[in-house]
Amino acid sequence: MKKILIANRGEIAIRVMKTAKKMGIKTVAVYSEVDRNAPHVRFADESVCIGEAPSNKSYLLGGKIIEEAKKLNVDGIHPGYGFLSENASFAEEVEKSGLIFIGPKSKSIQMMGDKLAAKEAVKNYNIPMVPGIDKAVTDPIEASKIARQIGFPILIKAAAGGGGKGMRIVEKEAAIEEQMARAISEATSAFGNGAVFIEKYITSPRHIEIQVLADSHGTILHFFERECSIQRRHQKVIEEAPSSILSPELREEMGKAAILVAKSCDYLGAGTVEFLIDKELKFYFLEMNTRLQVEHPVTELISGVDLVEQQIRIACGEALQIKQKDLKINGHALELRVYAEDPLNNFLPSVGNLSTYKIPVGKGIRVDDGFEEGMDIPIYYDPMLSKLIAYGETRIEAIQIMIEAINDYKISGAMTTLPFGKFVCEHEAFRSGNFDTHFVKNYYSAEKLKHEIEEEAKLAALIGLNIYLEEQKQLKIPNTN
Ligand code: MV4
Repeated sequence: MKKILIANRGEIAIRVMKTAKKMGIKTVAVYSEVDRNAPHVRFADESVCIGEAPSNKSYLLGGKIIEEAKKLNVDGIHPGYGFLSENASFAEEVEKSGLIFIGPKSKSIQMMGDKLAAKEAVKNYNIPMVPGIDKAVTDPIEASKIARQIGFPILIKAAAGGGGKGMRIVEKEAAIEEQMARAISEATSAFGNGAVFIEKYITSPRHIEIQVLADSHGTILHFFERECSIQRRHQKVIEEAPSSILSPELREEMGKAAILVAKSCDYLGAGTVEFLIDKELKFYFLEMNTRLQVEHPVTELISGVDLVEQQIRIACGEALQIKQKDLKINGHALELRVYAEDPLNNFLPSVGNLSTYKIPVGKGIRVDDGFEEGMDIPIYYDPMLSKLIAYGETRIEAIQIMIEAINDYKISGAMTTLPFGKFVCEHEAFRSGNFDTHFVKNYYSAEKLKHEIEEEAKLAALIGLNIYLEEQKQLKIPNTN
């Protein structure tokens, strides 16, 4: 592989290019008209405009991207996350045009993208699954019967869904008919596929995912877990590795299950297997994400493995050189997603010009971003400004480094989720490790954050006053030395 095109923008495009450069591979950026001067464009060796600002007129134009890749003699295409990354026909088209898709085979993407097909695939591998039905349900009477068997509350999910989209919790039988109808209509308009199925609703789970890598020679490895329970409306906020609730035994068991899930769909490259863990520490397979994930850096920091490098090597047909028994967890890593959203105002997008943008630096701090001072935040794309990643020997050290890094991160021109991240890091439930997927709903409010910010300002004022008074005192006492 001599040249790769990154079919993405922002931090992940830069992240992929960094590894490509390290490997001596030339990089091609694609960009929309508003991104003409974006950092990912300037970071690349070559770049090409692929259309107008809205992503359906640029970053989602698979055909156009492939065409430009061929003109520029590209060998492979890395899709990043989002956009075309889990588009099975794009992966197929890339391969058909004689280029390498740096990701899994189209067939695996398709299989895991359909949650019912995924259940079907893993069925023969003895993977624990949430009690439920593994086929589409349309008849509310049949749904009621199933619900009674598995017990309320139940969760109606869209087969084409994922990431929490189109899910409906049903507490009692009387509500089934209405909720089914809503779920089906939502799924139809959102995914063009109205198939829904039913699972027992696990009320207060932890959301844990396992990173895997599979090569084309039959080796599949797992790279431990990421704890992703701290989320807001299915948007992850803080991820960490390792999780404080996994024993070495449970970790090994889940790692083996994840490897089997990858095997069940003939997986290739980097993938993530999502699980829920209930209060009794029982785990259940949820779904597989067939891409490099936003939160991959925490795994890189605790395992010492560059996941993008492995993706590229695997795509070239190389065999994995790492052995499962040589993989060890080293230290602890946290990632905060820094969004241009106002945590004091219902997380409303807060776009503007980044008049100040200074990232924290220091031991144990990594910032993956695609912005710089003076830039306008485009309204067309995801409002994630950066990923602030902290690494320490222990969890509490990583949390402390994260808090200090948040304090040193200077952004003006847009409201961000930095203060919200600090709120989480300072919260007793988070620090103790005693939390679930309802953390934000249970503990966070704008009022609490406002209070915390005010208290901190008072404290800072008091400290300032104290320093001033000490200085005054010293000026009055003559120095006798
Ligand atoms: C569940 C669940 C509880 N029970 N399935 C969310 C993302 C998608 N991958 C699947 N998700 C869930 N599936 C069963 N049977 C809980 C989640 C879930 C969740 C649900 C509601 C609100 C927030 C959540 C956060 C993480 C996971």
